[in-house]
Amino acid sequence: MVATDGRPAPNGESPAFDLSTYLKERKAQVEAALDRSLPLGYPEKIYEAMRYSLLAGGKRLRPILCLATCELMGGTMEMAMPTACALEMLHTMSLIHDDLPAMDNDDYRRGKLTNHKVYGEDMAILAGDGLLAYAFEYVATQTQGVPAERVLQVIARLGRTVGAAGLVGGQVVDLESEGKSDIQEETLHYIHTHKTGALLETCVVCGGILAGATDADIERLSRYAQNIGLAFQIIDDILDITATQEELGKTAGKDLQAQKATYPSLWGLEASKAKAQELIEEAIAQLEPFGERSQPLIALANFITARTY
Ligand code: GRG
Repeated sequence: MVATDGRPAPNGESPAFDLSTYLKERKAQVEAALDRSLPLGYPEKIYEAMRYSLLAGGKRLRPILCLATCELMGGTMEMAMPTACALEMLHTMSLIHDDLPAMDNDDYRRGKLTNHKVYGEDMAILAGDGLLAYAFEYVATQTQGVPAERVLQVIARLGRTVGAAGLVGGQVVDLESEGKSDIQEETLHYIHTHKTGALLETCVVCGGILAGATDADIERLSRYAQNIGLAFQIIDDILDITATQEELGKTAGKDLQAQKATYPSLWGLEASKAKAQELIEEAIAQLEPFGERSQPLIALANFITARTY
């Protein structure tokens, strides 16, 4: 665990957790593992397209959440790294497909041209498909030091999360809701918990599964993750209005343009910010029994509302 300095704070409490150093270190470890995970092969074009988006940067929040949870529950970073990489592969493939002209039609992502703008729509679809399949292969073949039944649980959970019960389902309802002015809060909740929340929850839960956490601990971790997942999406909706294209690395103001229902459009900006803060507090409350060791997950929850990109 990284602290601002090694000494105890003057008030006797443990020193503040230095999230920016922690994120920097973890991000570098994840980037290196991702780079190693997918070497170039034949046909080169498809491997290049897959690597282009996988190694394009981003916050790497999903793998970091998985690693942090595994460590919190007594596991090691090595046990969780293949799953952490697979989670980023799945997230990246969902971004590639989301950016396609048939879906959100975006030209920029993570500050770079989108995959289809560089490689063409045909290759972008296949790059997404390639990453989707490889994520499962990678967890199954590369996970070490974890009992096989836990790995099987992780693979099942990943499949459920990205399929029609998760990301795909959320995307379908999102596409069907576009341009409709009468979207109810219930529908918006469905979209966000499936499109965004499901994968964030799975990152945390898989970290717990790999470490052998008890069912009761997994329950707590799930509640933590559901709360940060919804808060993450509320902040995403707010940033779409308040941040610039340079800050976001993608086109800003897309939701208004596409006449999408969002939390700020339903509740207003201030109430949305307050709701996100409330959810983060609720998430942090779930970690109470884990004490001092949950500092990385607490800091990651706070990062979600404080982020500007
Ligand atoms: C998963 C099989 C399968 C198909 C894809 C297109 C689709 C189905 C789902 C859309 C999922 C999607 C793009 C949800 C949005 C999630 C979201 C808020 C992304 C932004 O996450 P950040 O801010 O991005 O963490 P970085 O770039 O930092 O990783």
